[in-house]
Amino acid sequence: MFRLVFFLSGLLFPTSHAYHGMFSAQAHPPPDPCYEEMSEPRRCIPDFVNAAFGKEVRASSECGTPASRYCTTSTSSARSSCQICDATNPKRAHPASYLTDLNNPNNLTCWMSEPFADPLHNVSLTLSLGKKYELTYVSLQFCNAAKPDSLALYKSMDFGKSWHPFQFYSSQCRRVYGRSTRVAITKSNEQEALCADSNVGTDVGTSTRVAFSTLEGRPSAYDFDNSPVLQDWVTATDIKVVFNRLTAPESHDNETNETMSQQQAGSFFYAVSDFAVGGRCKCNGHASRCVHDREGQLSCDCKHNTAGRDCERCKPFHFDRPWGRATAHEAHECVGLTSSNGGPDVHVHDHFASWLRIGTQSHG
Ligand SMILES: [Ca+2]
Repeated sequence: MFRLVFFLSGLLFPTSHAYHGMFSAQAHPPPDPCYEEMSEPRRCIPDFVNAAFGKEVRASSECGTPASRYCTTSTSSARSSCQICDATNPKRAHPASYLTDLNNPNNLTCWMSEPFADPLHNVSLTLSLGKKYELTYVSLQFCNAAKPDSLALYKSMDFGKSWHPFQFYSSQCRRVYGRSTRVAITKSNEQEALCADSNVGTDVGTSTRVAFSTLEGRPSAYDFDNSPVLQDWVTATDIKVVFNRLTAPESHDNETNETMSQQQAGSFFYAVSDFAVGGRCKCNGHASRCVHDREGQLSCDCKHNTAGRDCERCKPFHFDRPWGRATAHEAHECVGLTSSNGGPDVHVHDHFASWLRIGTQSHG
């Protein structure tokens, strides 16, 4: 529960800049969240963000080259209206960059796939986060077109070399993905991807969002600090969405009408207005922010004598005890060879050394 509240508070207060701003006018630097006032190390984590925002998404299909016609059916009037997608006309283009732009509910911008003739059609969206993140949710908001009947979410932890199933949605999980909707998650299979009925829990015609919560229903979520399995489960460098089927084959009357009108228009297509990925830059409790390093790569601003892009190891000459992820109760600071006899002085020394480093970075 603590962890979930923690995530929520991150959602409600996504920027700590305002908080830091309160201190910026003072003579002293802002307090480092990675240390107590008396320089004792403590766990620190980067802000909760939409890690997809502004990032490039690679779409396997994009309408407008050449220009194509697409039609949407309004659920209220049952009338279809047709428009043109044209990549060369900014007012009529629907590029993949519209997936991760500012999501303004009053002015939705939509990515759209090329039109296709059969509702069975695979289209994928691939998002590279550029670094390991720990994700709380993946969400997709669809445009006025129908929400796809079958879609799969995959994640990579090695920058796209290998992919692992994250979640499936379908009205026919068994037939489309070979998975049951009745799998129970216990402590023995917490990294198993589930398949959920794509029609359950949504008001047909009104809900246009699919949101996958990475920890929901997984028992160790309430003891996340002590669950390497779940820490691994929520970790991703890349997210891939694969749309496999637009509409279910055996439809009810309403859907048949909709399908018919789409067929009359001669096209099916996928359309998404917002691809969001909620989470935190992964620093294993040893950094409160991620920054671009000298090579331009996003990396943790590691404290507690740790190093690496995710603060996943001890920095040189600080191997006196094994590296550990920081928890709410224990920061697991890496310590140097001299510190076993050195006591608190070493902590103070390291603390000041890290402050000096910040000073140099901000001026350099
Ligand atoms: Ca958009």
